[in-house]
Amino acid sequence: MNRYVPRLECLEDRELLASSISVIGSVLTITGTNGHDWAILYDDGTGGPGNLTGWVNGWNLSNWTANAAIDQVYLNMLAGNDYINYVLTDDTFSSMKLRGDLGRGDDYFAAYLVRGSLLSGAHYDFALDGGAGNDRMGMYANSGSLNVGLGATLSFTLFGNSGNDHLWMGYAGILDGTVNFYADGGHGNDAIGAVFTLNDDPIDAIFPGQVNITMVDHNGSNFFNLQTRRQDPADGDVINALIDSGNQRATIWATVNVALVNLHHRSNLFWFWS
Ligand SMILES: [Ca+2]
Ligand SMILES: [Ca+2]
Ligand SMILES: [Ca+2]
Repeated sequence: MNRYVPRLECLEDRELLASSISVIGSVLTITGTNGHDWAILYDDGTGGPGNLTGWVNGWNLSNWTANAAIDQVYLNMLAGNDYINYVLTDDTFSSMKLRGDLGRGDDYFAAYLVRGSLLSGAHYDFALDGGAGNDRMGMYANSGSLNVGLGATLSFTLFGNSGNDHLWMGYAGILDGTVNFYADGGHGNDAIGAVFTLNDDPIDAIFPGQVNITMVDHNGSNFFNLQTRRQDPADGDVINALIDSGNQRATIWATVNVALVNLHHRSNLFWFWS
C-alpha cells in the first residue's frame, strides 16, 4: 500500500526519490515522497519576483521561483519523517498563505519570523496538519523586536492529528495588529505550548493590538503551557487566551489571564501571574 510509485511529472534522479515542485502563477506546490523529505524556504518579504528561495531535497528552488512572485505555498509531504523550515528574512508589507499536509511519519515544521516584522497590511496565514506520527510543529516569532503592525495579521493554525505531537508558538515584540494561534493536538498524548510577551509600546493607546490563542485537545493525556504577558498592563493590547482540555486529564501551566474550559477534575493546574 505504501509502495513507492513514480509519477510522470516528477523530477527523476538516481539518488533521490522523486519529488515534485511546481509554480503556477503565484502558487508554489511542493509534493514530497513517501520517504524522508526536507525543504528550507527563505522568504525575503518583498512579495515580488524571486521572493521565495531555498532548497527542496537538494534542488535549488530558484530554478522554479526566480521569476515568480509567490504568495501561496502548498506542501504535501506524504509519508516519511519530513523536515521543513520557513524563514522570513526581512520586513514585509506583503501576504503569504501556507498550507501544509505533513502526512504519516514523525515530521518537523518550524517557521522563523525573527528577522523581520509584518508591517502595515501584511497578512501571513500558515496552517498545517501533522497527520499521523509524532510531529513537531512550531513558530518562532520571538525576537523581541517583532511587530505585527497596524492592519497586519499573523495566523498560525496547527492540527497535530494522531500521534504524540508537540505544537508551539512563541511571540515577543510589540503589537499593533492581530495575531491568531490555534492548536489542536488530536489523538495521542500531546504537548501544546505558547509564550507571548507584548512589549511596552507608546502608541498602544491609539493602536491596540489583539492576540487570540486557542489550545484544544479532546483526546489523550495532554500537557498545555500557555503564558501571556503584557509588559505594560496599562496599555490597550487585548489578549484572549483559552485552553479547552475536552475533559481529558491534563497538566496545565498558564498565566492567570488564560480561560480554561472542560477541565478534568484530576488535572494538574499551575498558575503563573501574568
Ligand atoms: Ca515524505
Ligand atoms: Ca506526521
Ligand atoms: Ca496528537
